[in-house]
Amino acid sequence: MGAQEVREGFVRLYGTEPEGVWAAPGRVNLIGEHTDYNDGFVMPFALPHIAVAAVARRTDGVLRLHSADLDSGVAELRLDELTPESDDAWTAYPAGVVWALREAGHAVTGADIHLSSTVPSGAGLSSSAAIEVVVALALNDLYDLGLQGWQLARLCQRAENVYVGAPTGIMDQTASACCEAGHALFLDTRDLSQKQIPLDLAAEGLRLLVVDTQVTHAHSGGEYGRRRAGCEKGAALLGVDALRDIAYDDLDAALARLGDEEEVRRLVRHVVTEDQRVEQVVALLESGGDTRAVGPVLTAGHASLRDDFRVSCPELDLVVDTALANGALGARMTGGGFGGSAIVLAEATDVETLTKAVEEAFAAAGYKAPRVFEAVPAAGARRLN
Ligand code: GAF
Repeated sequence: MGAQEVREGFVRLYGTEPEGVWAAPGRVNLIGEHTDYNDGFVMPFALPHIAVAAVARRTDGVLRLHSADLDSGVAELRLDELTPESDDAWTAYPAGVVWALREAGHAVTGADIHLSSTVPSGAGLSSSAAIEVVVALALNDLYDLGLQGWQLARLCQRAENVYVGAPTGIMDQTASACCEAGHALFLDTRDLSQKQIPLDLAAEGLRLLVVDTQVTHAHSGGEYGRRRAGCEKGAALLGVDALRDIAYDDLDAALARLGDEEEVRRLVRHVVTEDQRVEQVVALLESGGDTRAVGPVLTAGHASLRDDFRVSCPELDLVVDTALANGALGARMTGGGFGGSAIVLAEATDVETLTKAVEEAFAAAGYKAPRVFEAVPAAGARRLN
């Protein structure tokens, strides 16, 4: 839905013009999975799919929320009654952002918000981060808070961790807030230092496909939290602040020190090798060499997520295996896992065959048809009008 349509929807709902319309994108992560809550490295880029919000301020301590995508009416909340983990509907994401802004001392006195999003939900493409970031950016502008992208991302993460109650890292919100068109974002999640890495796959005759398995996932479910707790246990056993502090060259020695903690050992091995893979991909892309060399690194990342971190699922594995068997240069699940999407790096000339092969494999396995689309790095959060 375009900015004008969302603006008109706002007028129909609330009877006045909004003060502006903002957008924030979903993301895919090229490499660096389950590293962000270990202070590690990630490399997402923004999708053209966006959450759009038309917003106007209020002065009476009321927050009104509406989504054009859902068959529900306007939710009306009082700011002084916003309570963490009190809401299990979609409204928890925008309300959580308002709660986090106020908790941080920002004088937000109310808002009317009308939202619409083209980011597929439950597909591992950060639909919730897009909603959080678009609301944060709109309120930042309207209330003249002067916060930068990374600061908005931190507040949105707090909204998600504390208000929604999902123990996620900082990658998705930072990707949505800070990505730039034509670039992947190399992000150090320890200090949020960033580097924009140019990524023009088409110039090299390449494509990056996103394959949404249509198996929905939920981060507040226990598996994500269990992985996170296991990583924290690993860091504690190894005497470091976070697994990011284990150097790749010291990995074998660190694993040996974990005694009979087999599960923790697998988690540690994934995180340390995944950080190394991010650095490898950055080096490959910055060297100006052939981007095809990134393919095997992506595939190695998938094997590690499947076998060591154990967050893949049969549908994601089928995408990866089928893509590789049909000429893909590399493929991996992207995002938190347990469903959601995979990415496939391929020659432009192989896209049709590959897509057909994946669709046929899904049909043969009796799975719901996947959604396949090409991803080109798009712009981060911005004001539309
Ligand atoms: C989800 C989380 F929200 C991110 O913070 C990140 O941990 C990702 O899973 C896995 O890399 O998208």
